[in-house]
Amino acid sequence: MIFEILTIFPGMFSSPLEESIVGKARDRGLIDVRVHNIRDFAADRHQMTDDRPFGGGEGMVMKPEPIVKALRAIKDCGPPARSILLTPQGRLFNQEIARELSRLPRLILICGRYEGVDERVAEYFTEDQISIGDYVLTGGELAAMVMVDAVARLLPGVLGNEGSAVADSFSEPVLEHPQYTRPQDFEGMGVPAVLLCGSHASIRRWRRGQALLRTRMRRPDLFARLSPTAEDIVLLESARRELEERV
Ligand code: 6GU
Repeated sequence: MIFEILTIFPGMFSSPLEESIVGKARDRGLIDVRVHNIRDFAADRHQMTDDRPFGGGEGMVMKPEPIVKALRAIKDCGPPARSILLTPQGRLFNQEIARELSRLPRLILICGRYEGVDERVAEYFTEDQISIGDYVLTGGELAAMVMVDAVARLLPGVLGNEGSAVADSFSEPVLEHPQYTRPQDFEGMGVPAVLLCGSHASIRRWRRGQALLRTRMRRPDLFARLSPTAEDIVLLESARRELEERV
């Protein structure tokens, strides 16, 4: 899968997309991330990419010409691409959108600065607009990195263990159960005895109860979307009782 990123800050993308799983996926040719500097497509002598807003007001607006010139140059070389503007005005990014995008051969991610991009770019030159959450960033660059990470890990071969992207939080809208590793005693704090008992069935049931309880306590919005089985209700109740006994 190919990610084309249009930005006025190409340097921001170097280390975050060169390390770890995304970096390895690039090295192995599973994904290709191409970062393009919008400034290179600015025609005037000063390579201006923004200008004052018509109608007045604070801040600067990104000019349409350099972005559209970059889009035209990129669109023509490679497989079909969806052009996405990253903006707080976009639809809210989530796991379902990540899955949808992971089925496409190529994405063009346009990083706007927070004051905005000329509306004609959004209206006539992009197919989609995405926000990564209800808070304001200084630009779309971090949002683009979040999207590349979330989409890349869904592609075949990117995670070593194929099952894990499927089993994650939000495939079913349930939070993950707590995890523990060695040492068994860390500064006087132990680990739940059930995890040491060796019974896979007991461990599975305990984890499911913990996952459900966590979801109900921390994310009632997700919990409301669940349809718990009869067993789920039993496991949830015993997780709740276990917590009650601890306090
Ligand atoms: Cl995509 N851009 C900016 N500037 N702020 C955001 C965002 C995007 N998503 C959430 N906040």
